[in-house]
Amino acid sequence: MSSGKTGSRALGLGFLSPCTNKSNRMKSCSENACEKTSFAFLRQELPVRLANIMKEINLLPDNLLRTPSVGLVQSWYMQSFQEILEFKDKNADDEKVTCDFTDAVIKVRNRHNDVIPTMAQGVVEYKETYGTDPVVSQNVQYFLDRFYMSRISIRMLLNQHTLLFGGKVEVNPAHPKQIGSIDPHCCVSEVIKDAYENARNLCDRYYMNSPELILEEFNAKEEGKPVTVVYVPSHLYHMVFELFKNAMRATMETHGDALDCPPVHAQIALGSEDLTVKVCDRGGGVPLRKIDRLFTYTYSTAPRPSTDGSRAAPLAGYGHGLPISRLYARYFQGDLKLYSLEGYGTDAVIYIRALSTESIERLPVYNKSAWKHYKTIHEADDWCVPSKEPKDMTTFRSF
Ligand code: P4A
Repeated sequence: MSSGKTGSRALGLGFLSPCTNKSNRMKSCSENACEKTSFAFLRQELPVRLANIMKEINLLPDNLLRTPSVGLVQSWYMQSFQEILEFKDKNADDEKVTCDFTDAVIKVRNRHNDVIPTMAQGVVEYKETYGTDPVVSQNVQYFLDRFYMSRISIRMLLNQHTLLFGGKVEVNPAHPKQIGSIDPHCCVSEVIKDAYENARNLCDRYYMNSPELILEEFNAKEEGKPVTVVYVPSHLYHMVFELFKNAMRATMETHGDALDCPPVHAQIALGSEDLTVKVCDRGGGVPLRKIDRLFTYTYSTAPRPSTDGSRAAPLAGYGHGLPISRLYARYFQGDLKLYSLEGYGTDAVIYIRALSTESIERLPVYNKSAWKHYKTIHEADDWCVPSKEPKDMTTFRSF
């Protein structure tokens, strides 16, 4: 293995859907052999991915590491790391072993269900006690982008294993050909309509009104045909649901009283490289100066969603929704960008690789370069500080 014992191997969508793709490394396996291959792969790869991110958790500022929430998350990672490592020397031919492994994988996945709200809580706890400074904010941003990306990748592996080998073969009647969480014919407009309807329900409940959807599709590869892609539908859903919630919130806050508020436009375009989804609203937009804040974990002004089910703003979450959506896009080499026209509205664009061969995981690795990001003392900025008062030019007159 070229990347050695501590390096992860970034996988492509093809590899992640074994037993069907003839050209991948898990090919031509009988059903049981396939589970065995997956077991042999995961018992090595999961500890590597867990260990890499645990090393980075340890580099967090002490005051953040010592918050109860971050401590709790850290303990989950240690527990899961040990549980998976138990299988290191077990016999892969023993059916009991592979069954126990699948149970362990399910247990690990469930243990980590609440990692995002718990980390968000840790950041809130830290902010309440120590306030925010730009250096910590930058470190937290760097860490959480990598931590959540690592989590997306680990959950992808856990889900693929349990969905494919977890006993009950649950075939989704609407998508019978889905391979684990991957749909080789993911219909983009279906996912978009589904996410819109669910966001609209939340919007109606909170604002008693909601913008209509105008959906357009441009398939440059096969004109007139619906756009489909090899992708994880739940990832696409997560991203567009977030964008619809934002678009609706902005629209209702600026046109709430109007009986007919401006609709939300969604466009799907399929070219030879990119599949692009754009969500446009006329919600008044955000000035350029404030766009970065929408992706900043420490900037979150969202109230903590109430745990007792009372009065929660349904279109606001922990404030980590947009940065995590961008990570979903980047996970398979795409991106998510916001273009705002202040005074008018916002265009949010999701870029996805049209070719599944280009959809390779983007994984963080722990190395010296990553270590430096936490340890570098941030020196003075190398750009001038803008001054509101122009230099008094009269002093130059005497020359
Ligand atoms: N204008 N435009 C957006 C927001 C405002 C917007 C907004 C006030 C800000 C914060 C927020 C939700 C909406 C939009 C679409 C987007 C993102 C922001 O995708 O219209 O909650 C975090």
